[in-house]
Amino acid sequence: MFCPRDFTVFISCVVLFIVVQSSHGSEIIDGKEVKPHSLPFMALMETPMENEICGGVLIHPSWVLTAAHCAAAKVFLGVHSEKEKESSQVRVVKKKVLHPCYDPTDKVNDLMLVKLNKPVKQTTMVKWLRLGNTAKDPAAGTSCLVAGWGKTNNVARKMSDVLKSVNVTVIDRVKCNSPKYYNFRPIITRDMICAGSNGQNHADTCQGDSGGPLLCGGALVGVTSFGIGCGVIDKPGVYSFLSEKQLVWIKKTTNKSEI
Ligand code: 4AZ
Repeated sequence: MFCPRDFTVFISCVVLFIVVQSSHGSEIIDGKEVKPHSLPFMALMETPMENEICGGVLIHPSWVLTAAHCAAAKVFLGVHSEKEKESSQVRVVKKKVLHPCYDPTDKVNDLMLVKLNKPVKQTTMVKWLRLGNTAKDPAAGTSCLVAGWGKTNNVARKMSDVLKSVNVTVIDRVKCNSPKYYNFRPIITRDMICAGSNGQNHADTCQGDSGGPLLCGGALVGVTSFGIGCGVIDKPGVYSFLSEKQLVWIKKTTNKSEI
Protein backbone atom coordinates (compact mmCIF):
# COMPACT_ATOMS: atom_id res chain seq x y z
CA MET A 1 0.00 0.00 0.00
CA PHE A 2 1.25 3.48 -0.78
CA CYS A 3 1.53 5.67 2.30
CA PRO A 4 1.88 9.49 2.13
CA ARG A 5 4.64 9.12 4.76
CA ASP A 6 6.72 6.97 2.36
CA PHE A 7 6.39 9.67 -0.26
CA THR A 8 7.62 12.29 2.27
CA VAL A 9 10.63 10.11 3.11
CA PHE A 10 11.33 9.61 -0.62
CA ILE A 11 11.14 13.37 -1.34
CA SER A 12 13.40 14.14 1.69
CA CYS A 13 15.97 11.66 0.37
CA VAL A 14 15.88 13.24 -3.10
CA VAL A 15 16.29 16.75 -1.64
CA LEU A 16 19.18 15.60 0.60
CA PHE A 17 20.83 13.88 -2.38
CA ILE A 18 20.57 17.07 -4.47
CA VAL A 19 22.01 19.20 -1.63
CA VAL A 20 24.94 16.79 -1.13
CA GLN A 21 25.60 16.60 -4.88
CA SER A 22 25.45 20.37 -5.44
CA SER A 23 27.97 21.02 -2.68
CA HIS A 24 30.28 18.17 -3.71
CA GLY A 25 33.70 19.51 -4.60
CA SER A 26 33.04 22.82 -2.90
CA GLU A 27 35.50 23.91 -0.26
CA ILE A 28 35.36 26.28 2.79
CA ILE A 29 32.00 26.83 0.98
CA ASP A 30 32.52 27.15 -2.80
CA GLY A 31 36.27 27.80 -2.47
CA LYS A 32 39.49 25.97 -3.23
CA GLU A 33 42.67 24.67 -1.61
CA VAL A 34 45.28 27.41 -1.21
CA LYS A 35 48.85 27.07 -2.43
CA PRO A 36 50.55 25.53 0.65
CA HIS A 37 51.93 28.22 3.02
CA SER A 38 50.73 31.11 0.86
CA LEU A 39 48.92 32.52 3.95
CA PRO A 40 51.82 32.15 6.46
CA PHE A 41 49.99 34.07 9.22
CA MET A 42 47.17 31.49 9.43
CA ALA A 43 46.90 29.77 12.79
CA LEU A 44 45.05 26.51 13.41
CA MET A 45 43.66 26.46 16.94
CA GLU A 46 42.48 23.40 18.81
CA THR A 47 40.13 23.28 21.82
CA PRO A 48 41.14 21.54 25.09
CA MET A 49 39.18 18.37 24.20
CA GLU A 50 40.69 18.43 20.65
CA ASN A 51 37.16 18.08 19.29
CA GLU A 52 36.77 21.51 17.74
CA ILE A 53 38.91 23.85 15.71
CA CYS A 54 39.08 27.55 15.01
CA GLY A 55 41.21 29.72 12.80
CA GLY A 56 43.38 32.59 13.99
CA VAL A 57 45.72 35.25 12.63
CA LEU A 58 49.32 35.65 13.82
CA ILE A 59 49.73 39.42 14.26
CA HIS A 60 52.94 39.42 16.38
CA PRO A 61 55.54 36.70 17.21
CA SER A 62 53.65 35.95 20.46
CA TRP A 63 50.06 36.97 19.70
CA VAL A 64 47.22 35.45 17.69
CA LEU A 65 43.97 37.28 16.99
CA THR A 66 40.88 35.05 16.91
CA ALA A 67 37.17 35.06 17.84
CA ALA A 68 36.12 35.38 21.50
CA HIS A 69 33.83 32.36 21.20
CA CYS A 70 36.79 30.09 20.32
CA ALA A 71 37.96 27.89 23.21
CA ALA A 72 41.58 27.72 22.08
CA ALA A 73 44.16 25.69 23.99
CA LYS A 74 46.79 24.68 21.42
CA VAL A 75 47.97 26.73 18.44
CA PHE A 76 49.65 25.39 15.28
CA LEU A 77 51.55 27.74 12.94
CA GLY A 78 52.80 26.87 9.45
CA VAL A 79 50.17 24.18 8.83
CA HIS A 80 48.72 23.29 5.46
CA SER A 81 47.34 19.79 6.07
CA GLU A 82 45.64 19.32 9.46
CA LYS A 83 46.88 15.69 9.54
CA GLU A 84 50.46 16.96 9.59
CA LYS A 85 49.95 19.72 12.16
CA GLU A 86 52.30 18.18 14.75
CA SER A 87 55.25 18.89 12.42
CA SER A 88 54.42 22.63 12.44
CA GLN A 89 55.39 25.19 15.12
CA VAL A 90 53.21 24.10 18.04
CA ARG A 91 52.42 26.49 20.88
CA VAL A 92 50.28 26.41 24.00
CA VAL A 93 47.93 29.24 24.96
CA LYS A 94 49.56 31.12 27.83
CA LYS A 95 46.90 33.78 28.22
CA LYS A 96 43.57 34.65 26.65
CA VAL A 97 42.44 38.28 26.55
CA LEU A 98 38.76 38.49 25.60
CA HIS A 99 37.55 41.77 24.18
CA PRO A 100 36.27 43.66 27.26
CA CYS A 101 32.89 44.31 25.56
CA TYR A 102 32.33 40.86 24.07
CA ASP A 103 28.68 39.82 24.43
CA PRO A 104 27.82 36.27 23.34
CA THR A 105 24.08 37.10 23.09
CA ASP A 106 24.41 40.10 20.78
CA LYS A 107 27.59 38.62 19.27
CA VAL A 108 29.26 42.04 19.47
CA ASN A 109 33.05 42.41 19.81
CA ASP A 110 33.66 38.72 19.08
CA LEU A 111 37.43 39.12 19.33
CA MET A 112 40.10 37.53 21.48
CA LEU A 113 43.86 37.91 21.71
CA VAL A 114 45.82 34.78 22.54
CA LYS A 115 49.33 35.01 23.96
CA LEU A 116 51.57 32.07 23.05
CA ASN A 117 53.82 30.32 25.60
CA LYS A 118 56.83 31.02 23.36
CA PRO A 119 57.29 33.36 20.37
CA VAL A 120 57.20 31.73 16.93
CA LYS A 121 60.24 31.60 14.67
CA GLN A 122 59.76 33.48 11.42
CA THR A 123 60.23 31.09 8.48
CA THR A 124 58.97 30.83 4.91
CA MET A 125 55.92 29.04 6.36
CA VAL A 126 55.32 31.24 9.42
CA LYS A 127 55.09 35.04 9.24
CA TRP A 128 53.06 37.52 11.23
CA LEU A 129 50.74 39.99 9.56
CA ARG A 130 51.26 43.60 10.62
CA LEU A 131 48.09 45.47 11.38
CA GLY A 132 47.66 48.96 9.96
CA ASN A 133 46.85 51.97 12.13
CA THR A 134 43.71 52.92 10.29
CA ALA A 135 40.59 50.86 9.75
CA LYS A 136 39.10 50.65 6.30
CA ASP A 137 35.41 49.79 6.18
CA PRO A 138 35.05 47.97 2.84
CA ALA A 139 32.24 49.25 0.61
CA ALA A 140 29.38 46.93 -0.37
CA GLY A 141 30.41 44.88 -3.38
CA THR A 142 34.08 44.68 -2.35
CA SER A 143 35.59 41.23 -2.85
CA CYS A 144 37.53 39.95 0.18
CA LEU A 145 39.29 36.67 0.97
CA VAL A 146 38.41 34.27 3.81
CA ALA A 147 40.34 31.12 4.72
CA GLY A 148 40.11 28.17 7.08
CA TRP A 149 40.06 24.45 7.81
CA GLY A 150 36.30 24.51 8.50
CA LYS A 151 33.43 22.51 7.08
CA THR A 152 33.08 22.46 3.30
CA ASN A 153 29.32 21.98 3.15
CA ASN A 154 26.26 22.08 5.39
CA VAL A 155 25.78 18.35 5.69
CA ALA A 156 29.42 17.36 6.23
CA ARG A 157 30.44 16.59 9.80
CA LYS A 158 34.12 16.68 8.94
CA MET A 159 36.43 19.66 8.75
CA SER A 160 38.69 20.17 5.73
CA ASP A 161 42.13 18.52 5.94
CA VAL A 162 43.83 21.29 3.94
CA LEU A 163 43.62 25.07 4.20
CA LYS A 164 41.01 26.48 1.83
CA SER A 165 39.98 29.96 0.81
CA VAL A 166 37.24 31.73 -1.11
CA ASN A 167 36.38 35.29 -2.14
CA VAL A 168 33.29 36.68 -0.44
CA THR A 169 31.45 39.86 -1.43
CA VAL A 170 30.72 42.56 1.17
CA ILE A 171 26.99 43.20 1.75
CA ASP A 172 25.57 46.53 2.87
CA ARG A 173 24.60 46.60 6.62
CA VAL A 174 21.10 47.94 5.84
CA LYS A 175 20.51 45.02 3.47
CA CYS A 176 22.07 42.58 5.98
CA ASN A 177 19.61 43.78 8.69
CA SER A 178 16.61 43.62 6.32
CA PRO A 179 13.77 41.08 6.94
CA LYS A 180 15.01 38.65 4.25
CA TYR A 181 18.52 38.69 5.74
CA TYR A 182 19.20 38.83 9.51
CA ASN A 183 16.16 40.98 10.37
CA PHE A 184 18.08 42.54 13.31
CA ARG A 185 18.43 39.08 14.92
CA PRO A 186 21.09 39.83 15.95
CA ILE A 187 21.61 43.49 15.03
CA ILE A 188 24.38 43.83 12.44
CA THR A 189 26.29 46.75 13.95
CA ARG A 190 28.95 49.06 12.50
CA ASP A 191 31.49 46.78 14.15
CA MET A 192 30.36 43.85 11.99
CA ILE A 193 30.72 43.12 8.28
CA CYS A 194 28.41 40.83 6.31
CA ALA A 195 30.00 39.10 3.32
CA GLY A 196 28.98 36.17 1.16
CA SER A 197 27.79 35.19 -2.29
CA ASN A 198 28.52 37.26 -5.41
CA GLY A 199 25.08 36.24 -6.71
CA GLN A 200 26.50 33.34 -8.70
CA ASN A 201 28.05 31.20 -5.97
CA HIS A 202 27.53 30.15 -2.34
CA ALA A 203 30.87 31.53 -1.06
CA ASP A 204 30.96 31.46 2.74
CA THR A 205 32.81 30.42 5.86
CA CYS A 206 31.46 27.60 8.00
CA GLN A 207 31.87 25.84 11.35
CA GLY A 208 35.58 25.61 12.17
CA ASP A 209 36.48 28.74 10.18
CA SER A 210 35.64 31.08 13.09
CA GLY A 211 38.54 33.24 14.24
CA GLY A 212 40.09 33.23 10.76
CA PRO A 213 40.77 36.32 8.65
CA LEU A 214 38.68 38.49 6.34
CA LEU A 215 41.30 40.06 4.07
CA CYS A 216 40.39 42.93 1.74
CA GLY A 217 43.10 44.05 -0.67
CA GLY A 218 45.57 41.99 1.37
CA ALA A 219 44.82 43.87 4.61
CA LEU A 220 43.23 42.24 7.67
CA VAL A 221 39.79 43.83 7.94
CA GLY A 222 37.80 41.32 10.00
CA VAL A 223 37.63 38.05 11.89
CA THR A 224 35.13 35.24 11.11
CA SER A 225 32.41 35.36 13.75
CA PHE A 226 29.04 33.72 12.98
CA GLY A 227 26.24 33.01 10.54
CA ILE A 228 23.05 30.99 10.19
CA GLY A 229 23.99 27.82 8.37
CA CYS A 230 26.64 28.03 5.66
CA GLY A 231 26.40 29.04 2.01
CA VAL A 232 22.82 30.31 2.34
CA ILE A 233 22.65 33.39 0.08
CA ASP A 234 20.48 35.56 2.35
CA LYS A 235 22.27 34.46 5.53
CA PRO A 236 25.84 35.60 4.75
CA GLY A 237 28.79 35.12 7.06
CA VAL A 238 29.27 37.84 9.68
CA TYR A 239 32.75 39.11 10.56
CA SER A 240 33.98 41.22 13.50
CA PHE A 241 35.20 44.45 11.88
CA LEU A 242 38.60 45.73 12.98
CA SER A 243 37.39 49.29 13.46
CA GLU A 244 39.66 52.04 14.85
CA LYS A 245 38.64 51.28 18.43
CA GLN A 246 39.33 47.56 17.99
CA LEU A 247 42.77 48.35 16.53
CA VAL A 248 43.51 50.56 19.56
CA TRP A 249 42.52 47.71 21.92
CA ILE A 250 44.72 45.23 19.97
CA LYS A 251 47.76 47.57 19.97
CA LYS A 252 47.36 48.38 23.66
CA THR A 253 47.01 44.73 24.67
CA THR A 254 49.86 43.34 22.56
CA ASN A 255 52.24 46.14 23.61
CA LYS A 256 51.78 45.47 27.33
CA SER A 257 54.97 43.75 28.44
CA GLU A 258 53.54 42.34 31.71
CA ILE A 259 51.02 40.05 30.00
C1 4AZ B 1 30.94 28.73 13.05
O1 4AZ B 1 30.15 28.03 13.68
C2 4AZ B 1 30.46 29.48 11.85
N1 4AZ B 1 28.41 30.85 7.53
C3 4AZ B 1 31.32 30.34 11.19
C4 4AZ B 1 30.87 31.03 10.08
C5 4AZ B 1 29.58 30.87 9.64
C6 4AZ B 1 28.71 30.01 10.29
C7 4AZ B 1 29.16 29.32 11.41
C8 4AZ B 1 29.12 31.64 8.45
O2 4AZ B 1 32.12 28.79 13.38
